[in-house]
Amino acid sequence: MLAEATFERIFPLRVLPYPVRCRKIRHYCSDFATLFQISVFNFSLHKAKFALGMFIACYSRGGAYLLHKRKSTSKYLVALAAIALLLFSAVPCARAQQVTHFLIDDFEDGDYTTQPAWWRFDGIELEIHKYGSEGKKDDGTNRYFLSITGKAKNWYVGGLGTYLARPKQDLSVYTFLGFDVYGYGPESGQIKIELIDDDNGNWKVEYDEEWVPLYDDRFIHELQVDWEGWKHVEIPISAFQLDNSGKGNGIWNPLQKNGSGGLLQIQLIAIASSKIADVKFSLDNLFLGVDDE
Ligand SMILES: [Ca+2]
Ligand SMILES: [Ca+2]
Ligand SMILES: [Ca+2]
Repeated sequence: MLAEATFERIFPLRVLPYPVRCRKIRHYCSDFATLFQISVFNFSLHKAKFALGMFIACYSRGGAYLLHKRKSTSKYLVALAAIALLLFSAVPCARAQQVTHFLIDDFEDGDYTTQPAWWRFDGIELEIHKYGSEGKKDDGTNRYFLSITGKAKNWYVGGLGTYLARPKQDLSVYTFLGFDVYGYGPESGQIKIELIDDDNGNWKVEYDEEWVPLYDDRFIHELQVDWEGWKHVEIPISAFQLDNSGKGNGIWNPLQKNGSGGLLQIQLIAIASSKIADVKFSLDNLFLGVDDE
């Protein structure tokens, strides 16, 4: 039961029948091998520990099943078989790469109101533009970007956001937020980026009258856009700071566990360079990524 609990903790969305079938064991070991490969390539101690946990769970479960079916089977043989499976399992690299990139939006459908739908609030104006007018040329695959403009009232302009959570989606593996920003020089403005994780397990964000989340954590990072042209930006998740202490559980835990929707949404708030200045910048290729280390 301990092994089953461990599996369910690692794969909370999977139904794990007991006793487990051999093909299931291979499947779990394959999952472990995938994680192990990612860990090796990323040299991440944290992920290596995670992969080790997977191995222990796999071994325990496989051993329990084989001992159940044939009492003379040594658990050591099961361990050796699991290690061999781990070392020689042919896991497609493409599968390992699936968790290294989660595209939020590249605006290539030419529409910011769907897939995903971005909401807009206060003094911000959004427009889809075609490459050619601002720096990059249309290369046939990356054709559109999002233009953001607005006029400040006491520094604040407005913002946009989109809902990220989907069933059976684990965004907790990603370690940075990446995107391309087109700046118009030192007066372009500032982007306050907000990420909200679901701490009360309802897949929603409830706000107070000041638009502060009541029960979920909001993490923020402020980016000054003071350059001219396109620039690729990557912000580590660790650079985001909790800004509504005492509302959620106070920790970055965007895992879909215990009813939580995980990472629920991202919002980008535009702040002007002076009390009444205009803001103007453009965005493209927003994604969540995994660091190489
Ligand atoms: Ca694009
Ligand atoms: Ca919530
Ligand atoms: Ca939290």
